[in-house]
Amino acid sequence: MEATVVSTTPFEGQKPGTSGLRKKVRVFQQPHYLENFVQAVFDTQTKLDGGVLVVGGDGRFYNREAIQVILRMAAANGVKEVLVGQGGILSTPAASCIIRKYKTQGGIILSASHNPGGPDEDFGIKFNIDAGGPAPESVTDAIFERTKDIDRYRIIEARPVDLDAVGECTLGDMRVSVIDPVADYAALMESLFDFNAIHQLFNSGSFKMRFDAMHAVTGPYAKEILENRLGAEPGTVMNGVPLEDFGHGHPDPNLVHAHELVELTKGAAGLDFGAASDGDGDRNMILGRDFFVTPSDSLAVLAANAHLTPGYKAGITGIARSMPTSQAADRVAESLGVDCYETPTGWKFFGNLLDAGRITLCGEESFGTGSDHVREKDGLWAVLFWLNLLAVRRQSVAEIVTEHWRRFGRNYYTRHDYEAVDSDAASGLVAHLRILLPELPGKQLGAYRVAYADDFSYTDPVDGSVAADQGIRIGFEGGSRIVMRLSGTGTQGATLRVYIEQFEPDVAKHGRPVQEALAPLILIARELAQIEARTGRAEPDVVT
Ligand code: VG1
Ligand code: CO
Repeated sequence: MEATVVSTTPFEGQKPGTSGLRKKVRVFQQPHYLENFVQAVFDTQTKLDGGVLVVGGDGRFYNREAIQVILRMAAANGVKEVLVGQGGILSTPAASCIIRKYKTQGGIILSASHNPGGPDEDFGIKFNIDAGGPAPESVTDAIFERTKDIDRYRIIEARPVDLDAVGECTLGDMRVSVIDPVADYAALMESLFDFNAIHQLFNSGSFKMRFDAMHAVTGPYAKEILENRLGAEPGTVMNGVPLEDFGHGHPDPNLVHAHELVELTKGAAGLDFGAASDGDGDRNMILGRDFFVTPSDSLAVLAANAHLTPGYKAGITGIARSMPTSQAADRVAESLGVDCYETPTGWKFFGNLLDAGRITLCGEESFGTGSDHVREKDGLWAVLFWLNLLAVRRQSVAEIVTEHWRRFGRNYYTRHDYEAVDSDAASGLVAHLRILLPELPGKQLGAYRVAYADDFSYTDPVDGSVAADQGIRIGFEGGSRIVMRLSGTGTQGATLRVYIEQFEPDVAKHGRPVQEALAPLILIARELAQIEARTGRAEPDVVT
């Protein structure tokens, strides 16, 4: 079939951010907008010509329309076969799993992750490379450069592919295989964790849990794995039907947006275990009865206990955490005698370390945890890891974490987000901090003395690539830190993220409310950055 060559002109601002190109749906719906970006992928990723491509998304509004366009463009650009999830569904970790398992040349994932969905909300697209992970900056930069001078794209005319039935068809000269989105992923999970032990825990009669899929992509995955394979009682998965607008919700698994689940964990009759995942299934939140596990602590606990699970019984080779993530994992790495790496925000920076075998586990403070089993963070994987630990250690979530603090000390940690602030005000704030940086080391701020202050720059130890300006770090003697950076996933104005951390070795002081323990540092951060004066905001929008 002949491909049609359509003339087009570039759109401004098609630069992928922390995790792909994210914009309002209306922006993506403009004629040629999606097509330009997709053609830039085909023009720069030449292995796709004659290769196999994985395509799927989190089921949000515009997912199906976008997939039909991508399929017709893939056929016009010489792709041999596309593997697409049934119903257009593939969680981000499942897409990574499938790219790796079938050794395809890459994948296109349609998601704006934790951002809301619907005609007036967000959409997103990203390209994952053949190793299964998000494209590194060298690739996203090349795609972006191409979007700046694109003048035509290729597409074939064809009827829409039926995405709802598993099976094969052809589109022009290309094969389209509509695959079960869950099966390969579920099999991988079964190979990593002790399903018998978890099954017994569920059948013990004394363990109550809920998994909140937040009407996003993990519903079918969680139902198959938790209810069908592991025998959790029906109804364990709540909000399990993926909806285009996530039921008007904000599919972000944190204490604010997953409050329905949080309520169920409270009080003497509360759940033993609560967990949630985000829009595209790569984030996780872990709760015990009356207990919230910070993602930074979760990474440290998983690392310290990895040997108790079948998939990691041989131990771990190293750990990486994103720069703003607390240093709790560093202490575990030290005690295990393995390396710990500090990377910029975004999962793409873990890819080389995982590929080189330098690390086994990695995580971010933003509810992301993962390992070398795929090249994305993985929400359900983290949940199963925790369930495996609970089944083996026969302790509660709270007991496991407080015992961890007793052994390693506690890193009090919080993140304050100021959302949709004026972009100029936000960049002014960062510029102001950059000017302050050189004077800070050695200075006394309240009870804290500054040990170092910089704008984080990362040199990848595997390929030597450098990522500069990755966030303001102010480190104090004793290990406390203030970190500030602007979000690279928002679609409206700027979002300022302020991360606060304080190490507490004294067990007697481990039971304090987090915001209270961190209050002095929070105040220092606000004053130093002149947050209220510059943004007009006295308080953050979201505290996690
Ligand atoms: C946020 C998080 C970051 C995460 C990214 C993608 O980025 O802070 O840790 O990797 O989202 O997560 P930013 O630039 O807004 O701070 V997801 O679940 O959107 O793929
Ligand atoms: Co996500």
